[in-house]
Amino acid sequence: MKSEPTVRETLPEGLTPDRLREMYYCMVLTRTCDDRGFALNRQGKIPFAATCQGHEAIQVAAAFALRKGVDWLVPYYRDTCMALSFGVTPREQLMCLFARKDDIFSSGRQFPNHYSVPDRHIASISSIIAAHVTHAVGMALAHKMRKEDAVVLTSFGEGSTSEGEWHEAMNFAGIHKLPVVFLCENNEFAISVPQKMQMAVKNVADRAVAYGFPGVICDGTDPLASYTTVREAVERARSGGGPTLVEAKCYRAMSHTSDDNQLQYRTAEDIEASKKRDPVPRFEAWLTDRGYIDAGGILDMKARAQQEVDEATDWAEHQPMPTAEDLYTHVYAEGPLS
Ligand SMILES: Cc1ncc(C[n+]2csc(CCOP(=O)(O)OP(=O)(O)O)c2C)c(N)n1
Repeated sequence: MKSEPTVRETLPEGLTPDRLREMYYCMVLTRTCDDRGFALNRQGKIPFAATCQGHEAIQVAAAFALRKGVDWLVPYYRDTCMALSFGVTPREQLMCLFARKDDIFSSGRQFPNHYSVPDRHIASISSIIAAHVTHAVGMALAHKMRKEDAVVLTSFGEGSTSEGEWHEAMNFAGIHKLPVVFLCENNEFAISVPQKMQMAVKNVADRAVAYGFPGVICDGTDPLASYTTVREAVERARSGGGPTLVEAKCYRAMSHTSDDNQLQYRTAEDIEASKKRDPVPRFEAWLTDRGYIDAGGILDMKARAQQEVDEATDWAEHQPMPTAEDLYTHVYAEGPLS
């Protein structure tokens, strides 16, 4: 694996050749986990899987634009790559998919991908779409009141921006100039509902003007463009400039979840066409062209990701299931009332 680029260029602040390769590895690891989730579901081994294929670039970029251990993530259920890039391990990911007793997010009781990892600054998320956006704004208010240097980044799909709670959160954050970044991962569909049936504006970013802060658009399938855009928003929030709404244009390569069949509302041609924007080979080509990685390095990373995910799958599958006694774990401080 080469470390010196053949094409000299200035990397965005905060990125180095090593970090670029780390970002690429997170994307490959996520793709491997994602494929494994759907395979396990089809084998009848796990009840449910949600994909992030098509979203990897913006997700890895967002995680890398934050300061680990200082800033907080309030993600949504499609953010596997963001979570893995922010410190969630493949074992933890597989434990939640298998819904095992020692799943750290919810002891196996939540939907998969409902991350809750306080020690890595990932806040618990809600299944009620956009509800977590108000939580993120509350966290940002707390940081501001305590005069802390931390930024909160919260993410959601474009469909979630039709929810009243989303608008309330945006409004409050704008009034109080809170250190929060709103990240919309616009994949053009909310399950089966296309964007044009969710809003009469062309871009989600256009909505920010109503709340008094900037709305910016980036190509969410390009890790570098996404990183630059999110980082600017993060620095703006950190320096007291208030919120930014970032709209990352990406796509959803697969069905909404393992319970959905997108062929009922999209044509096969449309789905195939969107896959031409696949962020993983795109970033691979970008890195290779500039000499940040070579073919051997790519093969090594793919083999390492496969081994990590295989090991995590075998391990998680053999962990104990929750029992009846676990029903109240994390529900009451001291167990159920008798
Ligand atoms: C308040 C509420 N309404 C409906 C649902 C059911 N639901 C779950 S995901 C989803 C689609 C959300 O779409 P979007 O915000 O665009 O995110 P995407 O899944 O496309 O990434 C819906 C309607 C829900 N969870 N909460």
